[in-house]
Formats: sequence, structure tokens, C-alpha cells
Amino acid sequence: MPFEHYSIIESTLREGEQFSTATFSTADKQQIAAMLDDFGVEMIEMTSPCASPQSESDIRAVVDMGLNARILTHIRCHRDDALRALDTGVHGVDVVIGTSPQLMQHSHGKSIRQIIDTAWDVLSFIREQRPDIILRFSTEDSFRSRESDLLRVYLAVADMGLVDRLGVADTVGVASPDQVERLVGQLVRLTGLDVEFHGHNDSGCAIANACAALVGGATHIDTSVLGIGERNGITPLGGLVARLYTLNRAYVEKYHLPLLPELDALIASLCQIQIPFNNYITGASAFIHKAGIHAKAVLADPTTYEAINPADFGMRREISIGHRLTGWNAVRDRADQLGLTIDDDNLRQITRRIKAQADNAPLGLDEVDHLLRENAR
Ligand code: HCA
Ligand code: CU
Repeated sequence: MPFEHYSIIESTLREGEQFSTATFSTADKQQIAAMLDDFGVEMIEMTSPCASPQSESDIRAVVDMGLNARILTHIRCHRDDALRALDTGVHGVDVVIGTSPQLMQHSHGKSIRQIIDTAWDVLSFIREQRPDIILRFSTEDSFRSRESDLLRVYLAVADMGLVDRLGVADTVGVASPDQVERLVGQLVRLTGLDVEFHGHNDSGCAIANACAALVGGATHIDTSVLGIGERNGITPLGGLVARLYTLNRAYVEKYHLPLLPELDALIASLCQIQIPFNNYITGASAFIHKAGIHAKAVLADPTTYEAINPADFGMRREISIGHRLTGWNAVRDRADQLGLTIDDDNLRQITRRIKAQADNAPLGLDEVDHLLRENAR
């Protein structure tokens, strides 16, 4: 089953650092890495040591924490970058090179033949230096690359027998789930290697594409907390978890789910952004039930309108009462919570009053409570 054996490559400390308002200090990175490790992600990807002196020393600082998660860094397909990456003591190196016509022309200017030769040069160099390192090779902008170019590169790299994993990247967020499933499936069948999927969210498919990759046989999925990354980011950790949970809760049982709200809050605060109101699991409205019909059913059995149990994530459900769509079941439940005894006729009358009053403006919970107290015996 594709969903039972997958690993998360958590890239908040690499792709996430490329988010417009992200600048993490060494202490921030250690705090994020420790929390991700407690959550249980299998791998943590960090910014290239070539980015800046602090980026380099931060990799060592996180490696030195001795976490369970394997620490990876992400580099261009250059020998110099590889040497610096190896020098940090990381457990794995993710090598990337662009294969789309756009990137071949404007990023590195290499032909497909030259890309393959460079890959051999860099990957064999890394393997010689560190036979035990976890080595991945990825094509950047895979989904705007010519299919024949892609397959030439991947098959050549697979034949080198040097890498543990191939990476597929939807760099500009244009791939559809069926395209992702097809390409990943092809690579799994043709090479037998582990396959990683990295998907941007420009057109809203990052989570669906990550799941399609798993269906196609991918073994590794890249995420970042809240989905932060270049532009509007990549597959969010919480969104992927929500999606897999709704397929089968067992698929995410290996992770410490109640840490998710803390992780989202930490990244939001460090990046000085709000958690979006409609965020998966941790958004302010994720577990608020409003219409009377919904409230009635949820009060009887939460699974009527909840695919995700908020308690599994340390979140709470809320029934919204003081508005025109309210119903008397919600009002009665509030009276019960307050320990008030009010007969049904009276409760229905209070409900009508709330609805009439809320036509002007919604009532706060304190106003609802006041009405209930006034009418209690
Ligand atoms: C980048 C591009 C990248 C790489 C993904 C990968 C992308 O910022 O370097 O290495 O798999 O989206 O293509 O993030
Ligand atoms: Cu990316």
C-alpha cells in the first residue's frame, strides 16, 4: 500500500527559508528542528551551506543536536557545493539541476548531455567521499521539461548506481495529480529507486499532487510547516497530514499529531504572519459549526460533519450560537453547559429572540449566556 510506507522530508528549514518573510536565527532553526523531530518527521532538509556563512554553521548546529530525523542539505549540481555540504557532516545530500527549456537556457546553460556528465561528476565525487551518505538527485521544473529529456536524465542517473533516491519537482506549481502519478509511476517502474515528490502550490494542487505521488509509488514527500516557501509555497505539513488522515487515520499514526498546532503557531510567529483562518486543522474556523442543522447533528454525533477529530490534534470543536442561523439544539446545549434548567418552550423562545436580535448584529457568547441566565428557573 503506497500510504503505509512513506517518509516526510520536512523542508521548512530549506524551502521554507525561501518564503518572503522567513529569516531564522540559529536558535530558531534548532527549535524548529527539535519540534519537527518530536513530531516525528523522518528527514529535515536545510538550506545549502553555500548560501551564507550562517547557513553553513547552522547545518552543523542542527546535526550536532543528534536528532532522530536525518539531516539533509540541498545543493546545486556543483562539486564545490558538494564539498562544502559533505564538510558539514550532514546525513544526506539533495542535488538538484534544472531540466526545463526555461531553466536550461537561463539557469545553467547546459545541454541534456552536459547535465548527465555533470551529474556523474558530482554524484560520483560525493559517493567516493562518503559511501554511506543518503544521496538524492532531482530535476528542477520536472513538469515543464520535455519528457524525453527527463527520462534520459533519470535513466542515466539511475544507471550510474550512485543515488538512493530520485526527486521530481513541480517547481512552478503547474502539475495535475494525474501527471504526477504518471511520472512517479514511470520512474518507480523503470528504475526501482525511491522517488521523492516536491510540489509547489501556485494553482492549489500541492496536497493533491503529493497524494497522487504516493499513489504512483513515491516513497518521500516534501513539506513545510504552513506550506511556506518561494511565492505561495509548497505542500503544507498539516495539509498533507489532514489529507492522509481522512483516507485512513492509521497513515499518520506514526506522527505526534498534537504538536501540529504548536508547529504552525511557531512558524507563523517567526514569520510574522497569521495562521490562515481556513488552514487545515489549525485554522481558527477549522472546527466551528454554525448552522442550526449542523450544530444539532454534531451535538448528537460529531462525525456527522467532521472528517477529522479535533481532539486528535489537541484542538477543540466550537458550536457558534449567537447568529441568525442558530437552532434551539445549540441553545439548549449551551444552557446545559452552564448548568441551567430551562424548559423546551422557553428555550425555543430564547432561540427566536437570538435570531431576531442577530438580524441586526450577531450576539457574543456572553450575551447569549445572559439571555439564558435571565430565563433560567
Ligand atoms: C529551489 C527549487 C526547488 C528544488 C526542489 C528539489 C524546486 O528552490 O532550489 O530539489 O526537489 O521547487 O524545484 O525547491
Ligand atoms: Cu521548491
